[in-house]
Amino acid sequence: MRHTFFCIDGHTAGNPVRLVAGGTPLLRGATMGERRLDFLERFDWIRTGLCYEPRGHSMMSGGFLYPPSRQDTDGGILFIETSGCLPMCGHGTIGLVTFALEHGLLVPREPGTLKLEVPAGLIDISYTEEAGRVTKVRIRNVPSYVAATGINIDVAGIGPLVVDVAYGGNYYAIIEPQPGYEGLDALGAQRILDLSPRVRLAVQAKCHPVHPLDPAINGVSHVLWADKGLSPTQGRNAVFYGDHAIDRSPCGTGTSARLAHLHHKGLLQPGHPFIHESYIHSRFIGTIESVTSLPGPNGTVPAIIPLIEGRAVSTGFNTLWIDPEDVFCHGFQV
Ligand code: PYC
Repeated sequence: MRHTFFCIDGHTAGNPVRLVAGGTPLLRGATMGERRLDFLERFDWIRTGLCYEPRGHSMMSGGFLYPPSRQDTDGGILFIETSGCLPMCGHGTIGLVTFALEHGLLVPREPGTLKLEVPAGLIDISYTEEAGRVTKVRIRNVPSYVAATGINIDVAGIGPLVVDVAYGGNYYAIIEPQPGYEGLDALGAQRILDLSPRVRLAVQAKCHPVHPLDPAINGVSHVLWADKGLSPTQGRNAVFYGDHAIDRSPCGTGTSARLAHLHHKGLLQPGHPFIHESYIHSRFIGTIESVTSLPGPNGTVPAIIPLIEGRAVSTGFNTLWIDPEDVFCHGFQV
């Protein structure tokens, strides 16, 4: 029997988003965190079928919408991408919310705002619309914080590096320009793709962050290469995720982690918009809304509340099926 999925495809700042609007599996669990674990256990074949080749590719990501599990939210999101089901995805949220609003799949209780549950916690959305198109989405993301600084690694092909780790919905190894790494254009896309898995492994060997409020969120999954030429109002990055992907968008959770990192270094204060550019020069605007704290091993750790603003565009409807008679029905990666 074929399993059919009705999808709305598009992109946020260049990175793909596939909203799976039909064929959504019913999940067990009282929270999106519990539903995520149930999905991974029973339905991961849907993710690999829709994200891996031949129906997807290394950058493919998207998600499903779920009814609210609590009365104070408008709905829940389950993210899918090639590496798994992320606790939070910023470019994914901007795309999924845009396509869902434009097609009447999410009906806000208050026009212009939404409260959504994602596996990493609760997020607030505000958006603007013109002539039936969503023109801007702003996410008030989960508290973001610096988990570790000054991790020394030595990676074949680039040598010694000093790396910090910050959380913005996923944990990021952040590499700033330093001897051996002179910025994104000097490194180039192919070396970013070759080096990042090794950097991630080296950081993972020395640092295993665990979220203070949810131990199911743990471990460094992404690598953020910060470009040279940082100013108090602007920066550029390349975010590596999965096994072969450079985010085409500036990465919403990566930008959140970077805002926490810049604040930790005394380089960015609340209320100052920071334009974050991606590898392909598309943009999000990140702002530290306020400063907060999270429980830590010795009391509390400082954290920030990030605001991330961007735009998504749909590119078409896509009806896909997963047919058990197809030898590649669950997809493959090379
Ligand atoms: O925008 O948060 C994001 C994201 C995570 C992985 C790719 N994009």
